Amino acid sequence: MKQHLNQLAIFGGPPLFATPLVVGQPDLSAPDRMLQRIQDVLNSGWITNNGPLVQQFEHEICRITGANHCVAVCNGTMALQIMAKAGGLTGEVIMPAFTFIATAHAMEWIGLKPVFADVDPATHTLDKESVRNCVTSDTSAILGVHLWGNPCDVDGLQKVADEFNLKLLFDACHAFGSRDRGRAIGTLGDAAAFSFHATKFVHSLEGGAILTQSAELADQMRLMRNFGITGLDSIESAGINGKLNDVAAAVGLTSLEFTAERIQHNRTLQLTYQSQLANCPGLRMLENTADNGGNGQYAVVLVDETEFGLSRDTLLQILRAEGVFARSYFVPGCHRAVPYASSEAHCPVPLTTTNSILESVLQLPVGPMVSLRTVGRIAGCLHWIQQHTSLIQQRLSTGVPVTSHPDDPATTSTSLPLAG
Ligand code: T4K
Repeated sequence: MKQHLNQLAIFGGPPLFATPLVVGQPDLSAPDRMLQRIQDVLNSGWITNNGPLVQQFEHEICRITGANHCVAVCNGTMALQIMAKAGGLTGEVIMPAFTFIATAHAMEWIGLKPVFADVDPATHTLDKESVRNCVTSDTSAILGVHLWGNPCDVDGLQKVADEFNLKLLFDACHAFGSRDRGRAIGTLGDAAAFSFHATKFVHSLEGGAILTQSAELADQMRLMRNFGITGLDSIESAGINGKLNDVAAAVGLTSLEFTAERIQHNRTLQLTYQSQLANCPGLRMLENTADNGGNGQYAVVLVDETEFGLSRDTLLQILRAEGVFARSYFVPGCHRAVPYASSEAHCPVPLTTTNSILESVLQLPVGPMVSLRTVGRIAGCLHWIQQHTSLIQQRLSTGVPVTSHPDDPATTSTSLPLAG
């Protein structure tokens, strides 16, 4: 543990972690089984176009989630787009602005208009009353996001969807294996889109899937992911190349084997962060109760600048210098990103909670590389920083050059924004 200010890595001390801990470290467990599966694919000569491993991947996903139908696709963004197309969406789609930009871009890219509603401060997911206030005669759907792997207000959103006769779709890209009071994410609403990107705890390098209980919707989505082709010489609809390949499915099948283990590990890490930071002034973990059904994919902290003594961004830079490559997802917020920032039509309601979260949120590392001891060291470091914020701030205000972690790709400048 640090004893003196000079030992902080931003002031030239040795970083706490020489090998950085990242948010979204790809999990490549069981490489032998993974490589054997890949070798089998290559030996078989059937590499893509709904090959046997893709079908097995879909089958396994249905088994784990209990969903009736799984349509595997090449990434989560494509899953969102095919889901929206098959769902017949038109005009406006209500979604949070506090999400990865892909949620909005996926809709915008296919000619739909993202309309941003505010989120609930307790969950960071869509607030149903704010959603209700966004509905117009052009609205065709609500796109709820199960952010951080925690279920959004499925029942509340369903009520609004029913009231205005809207489709209810979910961006479940963070939420594989999550449950909402016992109900598996992927079995609720009209359909849900998942990502199996390398940074997800279950991944297929790149990949995605749509889960639905509707056979009709699933058929439509299968058609769309393969150019609308129904036979050697027949094409039934417009479509796209949204296919997952079998090498990716081989990786995905191996990754799926660890689903339960990873969820349990990440949730334990979340709860450990929560208990170890409980008495750190100015830091609050996003609440994760033992039964909230989240998959534990993100450890989310909110920084109260006044109480903590440093801004979120200063804390982020101090942590990153120590080799704790925390993130501030999803700054700047979709509503402030191009092209949405240029038109107020995307923001018909105040996004007060969204804006407040965007100023204070950060994510700490979880995943197989992170042990309980690691969490203890990170929490200890956070406490130490909090106890020395005045001195840190004083030192920074002198304009002293600061050091970043040698492996940090994010660092381009040598001076910190002044704290306070
Ligand atoms: N909806 C939501 C709510 C989403 O979060 C996402 C994706 C989507 C939709 C769309 O799904 P996809 O079309 O992507 O399947 C990452 C991922 O690229 C993105 O998939 C994910 N969400 C988002 C939350 O995170 P970045 O910009 O943070 O990626 P990057 O390159 O900074 O990587 C994150 C960390 O992981 C870094 O610290 C480095 C580490 N990393 C990353 C890769 C790719 C590695 O150590 N090795 C690697 O190979 O977006």
